[in-house]
Amino acid sequence: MLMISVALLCATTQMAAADSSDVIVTVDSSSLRFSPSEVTVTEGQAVRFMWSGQALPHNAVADDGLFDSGEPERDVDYRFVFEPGTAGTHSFVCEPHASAGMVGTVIVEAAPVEEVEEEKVVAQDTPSISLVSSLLVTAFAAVVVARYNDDEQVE
Ligand SMILES: [Cu+2]
Repeated sequence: MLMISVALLCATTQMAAADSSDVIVTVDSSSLRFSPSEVTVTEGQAVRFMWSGQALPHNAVADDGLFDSGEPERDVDYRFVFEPGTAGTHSFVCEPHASAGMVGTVIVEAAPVEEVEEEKVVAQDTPSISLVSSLLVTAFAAVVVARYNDDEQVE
């Protein structure tokens, strides 16, 4: 039971440390391929290009110049956030091995548009003000009429 609790605690801690929505791309060193070679993310999400201890140095460079992990390295941990506005298909290559077919694609889907609730136009003040003023006018008129009537009775 204690072992299970410790394992759960470790899992929770790990999840808190890394952004769980990151999409990881690694290198399949046996075939000089990105793994997976095609990933799909939503705007705002990040792709992490991660490999370590590779026999050959690799990088990940977008054909459209959007991202670039830098010089080919045997150890890479490059994280790129696809900000809003980057929606589309971005192909990338490992420069030293592009001709060998070490290419990939990141498909970025547009973030869902958040429904902005339109604020109700504050037009209700106008009728209530006019209602109040017409009530006041009525009350005033009633007072005047009452006084007039009183005066008449006195005379
Ligand atoms: Cu490579």
